[in-house]
Amino acid sequence: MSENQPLVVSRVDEEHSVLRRRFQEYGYVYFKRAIAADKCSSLLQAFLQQLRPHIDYNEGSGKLLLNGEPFFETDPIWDEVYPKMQSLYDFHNFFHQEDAQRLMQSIAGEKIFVYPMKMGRIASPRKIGFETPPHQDAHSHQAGPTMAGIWVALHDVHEGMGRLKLLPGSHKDGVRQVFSAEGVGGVQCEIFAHENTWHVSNVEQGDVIIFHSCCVHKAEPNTTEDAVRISIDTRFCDYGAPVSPSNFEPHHGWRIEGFDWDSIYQGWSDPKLQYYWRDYAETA
Ligand SMILES: O=C(O)CCC(=O)C(=O)O
Repeated sequence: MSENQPLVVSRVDEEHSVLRRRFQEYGYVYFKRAIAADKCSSLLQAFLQQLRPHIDYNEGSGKLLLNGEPFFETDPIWDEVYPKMQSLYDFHNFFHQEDAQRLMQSIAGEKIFVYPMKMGRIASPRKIGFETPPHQDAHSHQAGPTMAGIWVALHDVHEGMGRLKLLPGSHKDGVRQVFSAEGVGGVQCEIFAHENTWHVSNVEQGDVIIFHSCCVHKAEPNTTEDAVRISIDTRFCDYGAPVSPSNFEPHHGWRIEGFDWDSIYQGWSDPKLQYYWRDYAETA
């Protein structure tokens, strides 16, 4: 039997040494409303334009509602909408702005490298069993111990909507064995018998979770009738740490025909972020 406890809350104005100690203790830090709500809403609305008619925004409840059939990562609907979401400059730029950068620096030091691969998650209702299984990013991104994940809630996410859940302290036991599983990523890692307390909370728009590359995490099933959860995440490390070559690809660029950086960058008026990672990739 596993039980839930709330995520341990950190504050952005805490000393970096305190945040890093907490990160090493639990394997994650959680910041409330660390990214401005209007920035999250603006990206969410841009996503929703690409997601029509499959997902609608309900002005009254602020909820994202599934229209029609549920879909998950790699389903035909997802393959059709995801490259359009990925083509948004504001999505990629989100993690290169000062607010997000400061959070990453508080854990990894002044000079960081943000991975080019940015992930958008669409946790659909009525797809029970296809949610993100428990895993470690050290395995899925073939990364070393100084890589970390940063996950941002683009809207409030309540119980039942597929919250992100972490296994505190699980990063201390290294990289674990994996087994194949249904759901995002297709693998799940070993969970030890004594590990029965997970950390999870209802999160608000702009809340940020930063987790260690070995911290086991998963999504809860989305058990709602029609409410979709959309969040974004990426990976980062201290500048100079090795980055495995597959992380220089767009997320799912390896399996969607014609979906590559050129196709992502083609509508961008600002070239600043285009191929910013190339020099790093050449020396990594
Ligand atoms: O948001 C999710 O469902 C999965 C996020 C995740 O597993 C990750 O960022 O590594």
